[in-house]
Amino acid sequence: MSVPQLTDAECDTLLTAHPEWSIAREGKAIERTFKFENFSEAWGFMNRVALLAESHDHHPEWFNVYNRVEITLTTHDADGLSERDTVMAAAIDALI
Ligand code: H2B
Repeated sequence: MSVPQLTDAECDTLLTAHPEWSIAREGKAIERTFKFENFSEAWGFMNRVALLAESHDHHPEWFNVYNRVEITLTTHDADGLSERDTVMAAAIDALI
């Protein structure tokens, strides 16, 4: 584990600042579901998230069916949540 995990207080702050995200995987991840008008809109969003992921070197786990995109953020290098997930959640929310 080369990256420090978020403390419980930092986790609370994350969820307060980004209430559409919820805790998953017993506290080791956060997830949010996005819905769009159609597949084209969903895919455009995924493209923008992909560019963010590359620039932050922090990549989502995600699932797409037609207009729905489910994103899970976790930090493998921390075996849980880290500041990197907070930064990515904020950056993704800013796209919407
Ligand atoms: N993405 C996520 N979600 N977690 C990581 O720990 C992570 C990553 N680590 N993207 C980075 C890349 C690392 O594996 C590479 C080798 O830089």
